[in-house]
Amino acid sequence: FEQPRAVADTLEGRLGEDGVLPNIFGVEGEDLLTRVQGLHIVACGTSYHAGMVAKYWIESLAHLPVSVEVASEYRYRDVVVPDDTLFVAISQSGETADTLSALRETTRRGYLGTLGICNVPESSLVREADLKLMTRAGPEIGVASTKAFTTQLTALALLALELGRMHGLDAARQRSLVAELAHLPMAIEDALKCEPAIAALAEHFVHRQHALFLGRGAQYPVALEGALKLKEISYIHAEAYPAGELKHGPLALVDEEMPVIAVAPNNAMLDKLKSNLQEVRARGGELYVLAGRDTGMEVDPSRGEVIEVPLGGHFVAPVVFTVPLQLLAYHVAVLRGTDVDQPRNLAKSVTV
Ligand code: F1P
Repeated sequence: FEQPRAVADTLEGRLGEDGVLPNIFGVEGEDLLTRVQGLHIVACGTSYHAGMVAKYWIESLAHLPVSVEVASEYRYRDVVVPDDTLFVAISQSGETADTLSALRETTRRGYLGTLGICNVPESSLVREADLKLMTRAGPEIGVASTKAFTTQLTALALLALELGRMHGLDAARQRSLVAELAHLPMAIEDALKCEPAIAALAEHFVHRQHALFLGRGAQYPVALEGALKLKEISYIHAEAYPAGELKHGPLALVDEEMPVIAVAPNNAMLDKLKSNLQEVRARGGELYVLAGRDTGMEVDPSRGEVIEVPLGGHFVAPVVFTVPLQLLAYHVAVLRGTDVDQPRNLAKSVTV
């Protein structure tokens, strides 16, 4: 519920007047980002999911190639670094050992420069990265990232727009996306109004052992994040797949015991998604759809439900759709009596 404020703080002073972006990285940063020809994004856990969303944004707005990798695997690759590649590390704490060790590796790998996206100004990541973009989420008490994630997405949306501005995004489109982003705190506020519906939905998950999350495009990492939240705080085994992958394996898991949660904004992928969900229905799976407006999604009320989530625009939809998934994990955890703030076996920051 702090997210509208945290996101507004993260946007503060960074959207400029009349949809014209100010230069948020200073003269040196502007020079570096203008030369960027590609990005490698590295992070862990929830921060990694934020990086995955950013890949869709940056590729579509700035037409730059982006690769995203979990920091714990980075050291095992002989990474090929094309000329003028920017290394981006995302970390709420700025102290995650794997993320820092990847950052430190960059000195011998020939990157154009490094950018740290972080919530803690005095952290190692902020000290060591060439460029920094702070998330301004404020202290996050719970172990499971919530406002850290949505503020990371906010910062990454700003980065995507900045890169777009420097790499050919037309001014009218930029202006409309800036307006959408400026409205994001309100859109999150609206999404939080789904809470009663989500709290009721949580009842269906209390006695479950498993759950399957589906999304397409930039909503796939959102589905991953929804599954991670459910795992972390309610200890229900949850998996997320790109909806089109369903028939390549996970469909075998679908029966009346396996609830499926689909993230379905009303976009170009809707028809494809609908046919994926039809496959779930045909196998007797329970289907819960978080849907944008006017999707025409229909679910047999005895086997699931459609919950309408106000989209807030296609660009920011991944941020907005995250909120009901966080609420779902929270309400399921509360009903199951687990410790929402301090889940077993987990630490807020993994520094070794
Ligand atoms: C990464 C992270 C968190 C997660 C947990 C363990 O932390 O995976 O996303 O919620 O607390 O660490 P960070 O690098 O973003 O600080």
